[in-house]
Amino acid sequence: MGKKLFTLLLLYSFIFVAFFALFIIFNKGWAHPYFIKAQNAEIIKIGFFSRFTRSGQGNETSEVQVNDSAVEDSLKPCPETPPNLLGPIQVEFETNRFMDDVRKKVGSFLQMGGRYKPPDCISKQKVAIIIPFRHRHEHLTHWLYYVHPNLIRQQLHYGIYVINQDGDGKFNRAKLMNIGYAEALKEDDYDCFVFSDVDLVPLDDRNLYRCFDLPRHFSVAIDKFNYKLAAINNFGGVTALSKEQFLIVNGFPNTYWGWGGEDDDLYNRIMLRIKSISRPDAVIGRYKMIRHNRDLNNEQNPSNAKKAKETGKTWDQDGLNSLNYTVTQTIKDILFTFIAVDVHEPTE
Ligand code: UDH
Ligand code: MN
Repeated sequence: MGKKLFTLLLLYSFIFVAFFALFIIFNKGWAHPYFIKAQNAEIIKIGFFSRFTRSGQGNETSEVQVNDSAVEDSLKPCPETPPNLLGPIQVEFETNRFMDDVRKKVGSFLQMGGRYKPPDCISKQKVAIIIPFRHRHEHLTHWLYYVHPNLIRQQLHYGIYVINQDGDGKFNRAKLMNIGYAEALKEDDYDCFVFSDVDLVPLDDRNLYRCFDLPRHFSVAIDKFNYKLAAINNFGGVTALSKEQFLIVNGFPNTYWGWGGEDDDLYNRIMLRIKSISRPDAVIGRYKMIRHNRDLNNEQNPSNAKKAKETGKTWDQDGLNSLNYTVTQTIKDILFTFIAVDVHEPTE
C-alpha cells in the first residue's frame, strides 16, 4: 500500500515539474531568438508566394510581438547583403488583381500606413517610398503586389506614401515628390527617400531600395526601352536620395506642370551640387513597365524642356524652400499611406 502511494506521488510530482518547465519555456518563448528565426522563415515563404502564386495567405506568425524594447535592444544591425533575396522575379500584369488580394498576401506583415521593419535585425536606414499618383489604381495594385514582398526580403525599414494630386489640373509629378518628402518627415525621422513611378516594377530584388553615397538611379533597364538606358543623363522612373542629398539640391522643382523635364532638372541639380550619381548594373536594374496611354492633363509640356536648361539659375529658389500645398485627406491603409493634396496650380 505504502509503496503504491509513493509511486503515485512520484508520478504526480513528475507531471507537476514537467508542466512547470513547459510553462517557463512558453512564457519566455516569444522573445526567444528561435521564434524570431521562425518568423524569418515565413518571410522566405512570402518570397516564394510572390514568385509562383497569385495570392498567398497571410500568416499568423507575423503577429508575434517582437517590437518589445528588450528584444529590440538585443538585435544586431541587418547584414549588408540581405540573406533571403531571390534575384530575378517573375512579373506579369495580365492577372486581374484587387487590393484585397494584396492585403491578404502581405497585410499581416505590415503595420498601418504600409509600414514595415524587419523583426530580427535593425536596418541602417529608414526609407520613405514616395509614389506620385492620380487615377492609377490598377497600377498601384500591381506595384504593391510585387514591391512589398521585395522590400520585406530586403530587410528594409520602410513606409509607402502615395501622394494623390486632387482635381483635374495639369499633373505635377515633381511637386508631388517634394510633398511626399515633407509629409513623410512629419511622420517619422526618415533617412532616405525613394521616388517611384507607380507603373515601374523591379525585376530583380537585388536592386536594393535604399540610399547610397551618391544619389541613386534604379530604373536603368526598362522593358519598354529594350532594357537599355535611354540616355546617360537619364534620372527618371525610380530614384533615391538621402535626406542630406535631397536638401543639398533643394529637392525637385515645383514649377514643372505637365509631362517632361522635371527629372532632367533634378539631374542637373545633382550635377551642380553633388557632381555624380550611382546606378545598379543593367541586369539588377531591370524593370517591367505597365503599359499605358498618356494621361489626360499630363500632356507633354514643351516649356518644361526649355526650363530644364536653366536649372543653374533656378534651383535655389524653386524647390523645397518654396514648396506650398494643402493636404485635403489622409487615409491609412494597411498597404500604404494615401495623402491627397491640392498642389496650388497657378491660375494664369
Ligand atoms: N502619374 C499618375 N497619374 C497621371 C499622370 C502621372 O499617377 O495622370 C504618375 C504615375 O506614378 C506615373 C508617373 O506619374 O508613373 C509618370 O507619368 P507617366 O507614366 O505618364 O510618364 P511616362 O513617361 O509616360 O511613363 C509618358 C506617356 C507615354 C505615352 C505612351 C503611349 N504609347
Ligand atoms: Mn509611365
